[in-house]
Amino acid sequence: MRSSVIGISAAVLAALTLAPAASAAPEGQFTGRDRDFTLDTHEDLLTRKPNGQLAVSAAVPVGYGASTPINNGWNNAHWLSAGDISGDGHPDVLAEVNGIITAHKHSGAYSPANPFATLNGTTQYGGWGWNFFDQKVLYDEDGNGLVDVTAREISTGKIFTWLTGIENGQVVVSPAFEMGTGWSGIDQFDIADLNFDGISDWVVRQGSQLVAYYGQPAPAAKSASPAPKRAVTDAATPGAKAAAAPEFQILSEGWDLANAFEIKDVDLNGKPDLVSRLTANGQLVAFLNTTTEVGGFTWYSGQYPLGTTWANDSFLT
Ligand SMILES: [Ca+2]
Ligand SMILES: [Ca+2]
Ligand SMILES: [Ca+2]
Ligand SMILES: [Ca+2]
Repeated sequence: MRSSVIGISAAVLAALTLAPAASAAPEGQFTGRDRDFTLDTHEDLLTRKPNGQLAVSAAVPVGYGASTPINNGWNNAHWLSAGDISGDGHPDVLAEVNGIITAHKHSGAYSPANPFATLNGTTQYGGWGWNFFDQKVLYDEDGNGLVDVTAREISTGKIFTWLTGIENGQVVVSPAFEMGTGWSGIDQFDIADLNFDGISDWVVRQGSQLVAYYGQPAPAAKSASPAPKRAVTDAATPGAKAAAAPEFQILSEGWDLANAFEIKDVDLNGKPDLVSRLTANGQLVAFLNTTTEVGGFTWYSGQYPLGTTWANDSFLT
């Protein structure tokens, strides 16, 4: 499927757009996380600038506006992302430094005149040792409204999920649930329920392909205790434990030309879109979800350019 076109063109880094002639209407909305820092109900783009500033780019139709710094001194973070872990419905910023994750809480207010007041207060998330894991993603795996951490153990290639809860006003983190094996070969990872069946889907880069592994339902819970809704997924035999959604789908070829990947609702229509950044020119591009088969496959447009504002940023989220 690789195009012979040289250079950056829609034909090279291209989502596959073989949408079926007819499909079911989507019945869900983009759920599982919320990165609306500006409190207008639209999820924004959070990045780290080259000078170490944390910056918010507010969602605009279609794309993201200028970077507004909201905090200084994030140079030493080995990872950062955002989601609500405190239960107030506003996105907190989680950052890992030397194996410790600290949550920087959203204050509950946002003012363009005083953006440095957006974050207010910190709390440690879980224990130590987060440096033994990479490909960390925030997504609400049990549907309790708080984002959970899913990450790959570097030494084994296994993927684990830790559920976030609140007890007596304190953030608590569950023991790890093993969610998958054989994932050493991926180098980009994000999670969303692409096909609106209530089960999280993993989207990974494997070589030059972007591939969706549609989540299968977990076996009936053995107890009333909270657990992820998603069954364990073996990279070699995806979906072998159940046969609800499709096992996997190659979403795009040519993804080796991208140096960043995120799932975001870029056009604010409630459907998750694919976002990447072209290594060659720093252009952020979106592949807009055009068709969702509920519980089935998903289909995307060609490249939609979003600009070079974030060409040198890290941890786009
Ligand atoms: Ca917003
Ligand atoms: Ca959760
Ligand atoms: Ca799904
Ligand atoms: Ca969308």
